Amino acid sequence: MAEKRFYITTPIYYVNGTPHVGSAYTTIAADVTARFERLRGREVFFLTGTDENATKVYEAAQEQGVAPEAYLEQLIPVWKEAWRDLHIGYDDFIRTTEPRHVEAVQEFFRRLQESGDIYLGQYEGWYCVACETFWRESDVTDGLCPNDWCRRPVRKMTEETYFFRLSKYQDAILRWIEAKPDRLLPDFRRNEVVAFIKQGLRDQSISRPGEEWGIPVPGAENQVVYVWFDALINYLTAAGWPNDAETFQNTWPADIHFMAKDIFVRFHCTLWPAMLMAAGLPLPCRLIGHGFWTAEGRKISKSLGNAIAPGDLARMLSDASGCEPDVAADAIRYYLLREVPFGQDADFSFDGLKLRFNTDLANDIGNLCNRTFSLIHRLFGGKVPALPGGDSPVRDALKRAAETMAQEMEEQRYSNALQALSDAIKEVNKHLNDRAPWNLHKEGKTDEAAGVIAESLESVRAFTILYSPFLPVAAERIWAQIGAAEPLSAQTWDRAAAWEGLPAGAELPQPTPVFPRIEAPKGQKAAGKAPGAGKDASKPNKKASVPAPSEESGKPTVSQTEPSAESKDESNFISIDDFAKVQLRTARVLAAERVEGTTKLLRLDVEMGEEDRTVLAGIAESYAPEELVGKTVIVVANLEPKKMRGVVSQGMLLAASGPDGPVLVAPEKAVDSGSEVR
Ligand code: ME8
Repeated sequence: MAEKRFYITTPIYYVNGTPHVGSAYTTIAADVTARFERLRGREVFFLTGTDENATKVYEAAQEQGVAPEAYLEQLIPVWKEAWRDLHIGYDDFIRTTEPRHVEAVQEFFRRLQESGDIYLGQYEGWYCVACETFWRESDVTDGLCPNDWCRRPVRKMTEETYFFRLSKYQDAILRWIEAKPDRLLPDFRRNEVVAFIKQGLRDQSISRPGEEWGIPVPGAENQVVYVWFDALINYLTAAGWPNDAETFQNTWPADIHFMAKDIFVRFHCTLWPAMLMAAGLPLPCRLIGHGFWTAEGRKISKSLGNAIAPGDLARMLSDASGCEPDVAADAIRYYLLREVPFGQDADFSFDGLKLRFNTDLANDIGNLCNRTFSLIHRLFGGKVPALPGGDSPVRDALKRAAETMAQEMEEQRYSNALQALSDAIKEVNKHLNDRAPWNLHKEGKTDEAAGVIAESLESVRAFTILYSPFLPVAAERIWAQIGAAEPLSAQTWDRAAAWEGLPAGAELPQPTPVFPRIEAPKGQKAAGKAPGAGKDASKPNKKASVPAPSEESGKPTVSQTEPSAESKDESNFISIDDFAKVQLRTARVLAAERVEGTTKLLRLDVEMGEEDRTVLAGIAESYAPEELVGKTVIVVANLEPKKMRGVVSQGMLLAASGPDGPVLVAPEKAVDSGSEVR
């Protein structure tokens, strides 16, 4: 029998609008995982699709004055096109109006009816069409849907409907969760599931009488199957259930069901396992419920009218940077998965996207490519230098990065996985700076120079493979420039850190930057860090004089001015105008480390709106560097830069004098970094 396929699913989306950043997020995460697993040699079955039998789909069609079928025919191509433009490589796209699914749902219903898990009863309670959710009398206190992201009016229902004996499975579901906790991720969301189930499960109404749209209940043609009972079964339908036993054997159970928190607790972690138990089918291996993308604090959603189309974003990013639209789409994939830990909410901002583009893509991988390719052209006539064997810090960095990345990817910690790659790139850039092959070459040490550059090129080969699940098109563009004999599609995960080198002597094409840096319009700050590499490259470009990017530009120089002597006022008071001169702004700590040779000083790399800065603070005795990362602090932003211990500090942190040392001052609620403090 064939080996079981690695089965990955996204939710099937309601077709009552077009795709947006939120639906794209889940689909991209699933696609990245599918590509990662394929790279590791697994056969993957990646399913996405659309949930079409919902009342809200029917009502959206009515609003447009068209039949639901016609409405769907207009919209389905829009969904498929959006996924194509985001480089989503699904294996199957299921639509719940397809006959294969209608048959599966009716068969499932029949089987549970036969086993006694479905019975006819009287439903009295509320229904929210937006969430397609039944609420009990006591859940609704003000006529509005209790989901905090919804709060739309609910409808009163008194109907004779079919019920599923959900209550019967309460203990079995809890046991299933407890037996292997990492089935439900992230942890804090698993706790919500357990708390929800422990409140007590009631049998679930699973049909709606008198509805014109939906899958008819077998043997009761005046009723349609409740859309959630229908929708969840899509995961079985696409795996071949009930007719194709061989495919089903090789596919089911799902390895990962992806979704956001809205449909995690009640539907996927409660109703779904109970349905599968009732049908005697194996349960999914993992369910993961990520956070919401919000716009100005509100969940991005089709019906709230705050949806941002990924295609529009890609066009805007491509216009701003000059990169290819397909590379811009990759950058969106990257941004969404890099910006926040997978379980948490985040506010979407185009500025944030541009910042990531500059800091991570243009500065990290982009700059490493540019430096390496141009060195090969300038010093070695464009011919690939031979890779030396033996130990190398670059080789170690690649090995570590691949290992860390694999561990993080196994638990869907995409942001950490990408962080591991950025860290390794910084190490490689630093190695390049330290060894300065341009100087070695000048001194006539040509072989040594060639070896250093070959290591750098080898790292580009490895990074391209490692990034490829996130940046499939950009990786192809880089791959085309490294002189590889085989296509990127023939690579496997293991080969990334294999230190196998590229064919020596191969001629490289003229380099084409894949991630051109976004330059700010004159008079404004550019997004992200200065071009360059290594830690020092993260100096701001505000007043700093940054050398033009070149392969030697690992360390931009910062113009330095010693602070002028403070002019002391005679009185203890300052005027409001004096105070107004002090610019205070919030900043987010990106990285923190001790300054060597001091006991008090920490070096913090902070993000202040569109600008990154380095700030030294005398707080090392009160704070460990790790606890500061991610914190929001307040910075005196217009203090003259000051050089201490070889580092230029570009601001000062505000801290209160606590009994045991300084206590950092922070805003009382979350605010954007770079916000003014007055
Ligand atoms: O719930 N942030 O469909 P749906 C993050 N048909 N993710 C978001 C998001 C946001 N702002 N908005 C949507 C349904 N999503 C059912 C699913 S499955 C058997 C049936 C993503 O169109 C996220 O994955 O409302 C969320 O769970 C899903 O879209 C909801 O999509």
